[in-house]
Amino acid sequence: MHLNATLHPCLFLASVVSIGSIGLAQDGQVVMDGSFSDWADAPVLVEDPQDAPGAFVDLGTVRVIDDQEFINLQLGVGRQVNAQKLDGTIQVILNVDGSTRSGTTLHDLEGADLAIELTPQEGERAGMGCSVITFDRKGRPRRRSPYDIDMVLAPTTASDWFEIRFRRTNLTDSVKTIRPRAKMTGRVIAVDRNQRIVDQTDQFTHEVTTSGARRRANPELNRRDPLERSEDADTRVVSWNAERGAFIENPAPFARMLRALDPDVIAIQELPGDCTPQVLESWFKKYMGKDDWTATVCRGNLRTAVVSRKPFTSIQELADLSRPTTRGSIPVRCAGGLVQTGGTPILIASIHLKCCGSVGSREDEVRELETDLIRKAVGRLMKKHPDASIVIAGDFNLVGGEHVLQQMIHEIDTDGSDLQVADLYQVGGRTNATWADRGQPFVPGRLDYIVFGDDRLGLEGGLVVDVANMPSSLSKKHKLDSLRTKAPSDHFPIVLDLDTSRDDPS
Ligand SMILES: [Ca+2]
Ligand SMILES: [Ca+2]
Ligand SMILES: [Ca+2]
Ligand SMILES: [Ca+2]
Repeated sequence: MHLNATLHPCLFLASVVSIGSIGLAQDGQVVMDGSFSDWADAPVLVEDPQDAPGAFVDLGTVRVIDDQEFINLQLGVGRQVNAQKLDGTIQVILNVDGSTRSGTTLHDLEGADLAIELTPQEGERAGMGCSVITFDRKGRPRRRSPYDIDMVLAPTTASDWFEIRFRRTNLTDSVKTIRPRAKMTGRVIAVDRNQRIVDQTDQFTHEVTTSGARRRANPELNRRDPLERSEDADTRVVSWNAERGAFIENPAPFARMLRALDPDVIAIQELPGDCTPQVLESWFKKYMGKDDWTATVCRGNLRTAVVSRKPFTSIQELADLSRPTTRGSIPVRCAGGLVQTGGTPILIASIHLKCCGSVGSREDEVRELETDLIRKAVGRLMKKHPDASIVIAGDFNLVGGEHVLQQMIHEIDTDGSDLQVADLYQVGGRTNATWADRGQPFVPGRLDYIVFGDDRLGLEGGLVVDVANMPSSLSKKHKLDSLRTKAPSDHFPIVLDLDTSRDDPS
């Protein structure tokens, strides 16, 4: 699909939303979402052959698109891998300004100013994440956080294609900005854990076409406030992983955000082990005022919860789910119940799947097992509530295979079809990352999801709320400015607006 400037960045039309791409960003802008239709018109800069059998990747096609803010790069790697958990390292080496007077010579590429390492194999965090090395005017290296250059990579799940972006300004002391007509050159190298080169592309050249002007305000943002509830939505669902108990320990910024978002139903993850429904109900009474809130919480040390201001009945069966292990059974982090919306009731589950690992890892197997238990429980419960629909929200921790998501949604909608995965983007539509933490070796990524039954529920809108990346006029308007520099959690809240009383149920 072509990027469509007429759609609001955060407005979704139910008929066109699907897994995959949707036009959200301004025309011609690449979106970091792991969907690659935005690359369709970009020329191939280099096409490395299939020549690395047995290696951890087999480098293929490279494309580059520049825009006013970012340099975007697409890379084919020939295997289904997680880019931040490789059995080796992919090095993207760029002479970003095309000048050999700045930078150093790396793998025969003269004037290299920047090396991006996917899964560096050195240092205390060897074997995971991303790292960036810049080379100054004199060619001296400096290892930096990928957050210093606003780097984003997608998808977070395993893939044979990736898209990567970085900011085009203030890269090094000599590269303050990448100018139009600069002839950027680069190479991509794959080295195994023994530092042996197992594949490499030829040198490629990309002539920069756009000017590195200051970020233009997206005109769509003036037309409609992306935080405001969509007109036809009667139920707003928010899901938020509230970093290891912070929701209770440091309530003020969470309350500030929730007041701005004004949700009806909240799925929370990572509540402390002593959190009860009563604790949450008083929390919401104190900070969210006026309404009566009802909560349900699961067991364990890191609890998930659902809190609702619409009539809500907790369903114990969801909180009782556990998976067998050799050391006894372990609770599945899942809590939920039935929300009376006024229209179609919603069976909602707030879930938190096993973290970490990569595709095919033990952690991925645990995620599969948890998903199987949750999906089957939801299926059983829907037999008891045949008038309802389904929302499953939370931290899916999809740092392995995307198949876990497909497994969760598989054929459990009320018409026997799959649930729909809500494609939620940050304001401006440039990324769908729901997590960022510059103290971690990983670049921002998509860990949080909301899936729902689109047979009966109409999708009216939604977004990922990363305050630091929204226009300051917007954060000011919603009294969220204090969250710009210090987010209360490493996850961003994700928002879904639903119409539960559609006139035209399909
Ligand atoms: Ca994309
Ligand atoms: Ca190759
Ligand atoms: Ca250079
Ligand atoms: Ca469906």
